Amino acid sequence: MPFAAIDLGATSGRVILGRVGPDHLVLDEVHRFANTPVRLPTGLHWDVLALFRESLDGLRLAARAGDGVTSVGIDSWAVDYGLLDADGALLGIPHHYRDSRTEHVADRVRDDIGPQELYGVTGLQHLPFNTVFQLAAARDGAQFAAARTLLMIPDLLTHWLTGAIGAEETNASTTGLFDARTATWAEELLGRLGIERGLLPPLRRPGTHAGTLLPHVAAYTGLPADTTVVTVASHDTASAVAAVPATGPHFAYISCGTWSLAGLELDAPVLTEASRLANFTNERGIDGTIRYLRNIMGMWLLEECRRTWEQRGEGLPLRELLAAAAAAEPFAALIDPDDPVFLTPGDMPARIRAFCHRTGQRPPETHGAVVRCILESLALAHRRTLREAAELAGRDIHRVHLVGGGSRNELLCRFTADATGLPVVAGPTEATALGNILVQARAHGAVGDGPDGLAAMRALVAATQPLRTYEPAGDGRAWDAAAARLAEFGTARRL
Ligand code: LFR
Repeated sequence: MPFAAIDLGATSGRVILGRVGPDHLVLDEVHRFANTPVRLPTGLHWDVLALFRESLDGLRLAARAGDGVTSVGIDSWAVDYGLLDADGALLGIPHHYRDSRTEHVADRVRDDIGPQELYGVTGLQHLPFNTVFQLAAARDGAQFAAARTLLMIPDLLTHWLTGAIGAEETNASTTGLFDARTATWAEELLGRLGIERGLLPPLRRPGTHAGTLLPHVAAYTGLPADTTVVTVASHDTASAVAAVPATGPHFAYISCGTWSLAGLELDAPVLTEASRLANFTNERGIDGTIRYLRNIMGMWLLEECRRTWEQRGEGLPLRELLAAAAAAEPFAALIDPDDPVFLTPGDMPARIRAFCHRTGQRPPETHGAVVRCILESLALAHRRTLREAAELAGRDIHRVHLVGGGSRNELLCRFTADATGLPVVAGPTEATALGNILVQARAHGAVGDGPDGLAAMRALVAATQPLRTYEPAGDGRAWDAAAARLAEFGTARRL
């Protein structure tokens, strides 16, 4: 059966057609488009209309691809939202989570609700851009006063496709307004945060039907008017974790793209004070699972370096950069990827050099040395995060699944295996789109319809997608020494 996934990432969006059968799972990217944020006097925004229009164009191409489209599912990054007024019109242009307006807002929220209490209910890691902080920044504005409905980005696009209103659970769990213990909106907190209960729509679970296409959408795309939009795990990371080709409980995952999301899949949230201090999150996965993980700055560091170099006319193809990194001196300079100085857009090589100066290291000068510094530092952050997760959750890890675009980066996979001392299974690259499609397929009975549907979905991924295992090799002691060095930098405040 064919399914269409609209998968929106921080830098690009795609519409992917996935064909699913008992023993096959084939993806076909029918449309890819840039996701270019726009800076306005009001800050950094997502061009949501362009994203919607490109999504429609992608669906049109999917409709023409030959064998029809059984349903459509949408996933994107988390935390960001649009506000609708009483007439259902979008108020303003959704902000980008990297906009700096939330910089000092967390302190204000802290006055209303202490961080211990907030974590005890929501189990959410502290990120300056969590929806709860964005709303605190918006609270005194005219748009917020007129707002009647808040829709997360995939829910907003679902609304524009179908007219339906709802809040998908995995993405809702990233807002800081969601109770990790009960999987409901955190009603008690809302009042104290000055947020009307009615602003948040009813929750929807992944695998349910959100609605059917509006007539004008069906006409534009050429899809039949009864085509359904299925609620998938609309948080991209939740979709990626659903498609991790793991068996048994002793695995860790790293969903590696713009961010590295590294952690474990658990049955219940860990809401202890130690977990809060280590800043682990308890976001929802499919089937009531908990994604116990931490955000690591990820390939963003490299993407921003490349953008800076390209602007200066010094850009090189990725292949050449990685070859130069492989040849560069090991452990010459290290950064803490989780230092908040790296969060906002801008001159990344300069910020890396400044970090090195500050920590008494010789800053990397060549492109190859900078990329080596980034990849080794990311591997060390992967190691630190997975070891802490294992300890806090009391779970042994036997292997690491590294999925997403980063799984194509051989050097990063090898460094991660060496740094963690664990086998790293790399792939699938398209984990997010696969997770999106598999949840739709399951809703239609095309895969894993039984009680252990998640295991069946993962088995299908393992059987059909190219995977590569990196066994730990190299000098383990050198990685231990590098990890100790990194620990000494003592970044005052991590993300
Ligand atoms: C990854 C991701 C992360 C989330 C970040 C911001 O694409 O969804 O899980 O923390 O983007 O929304």
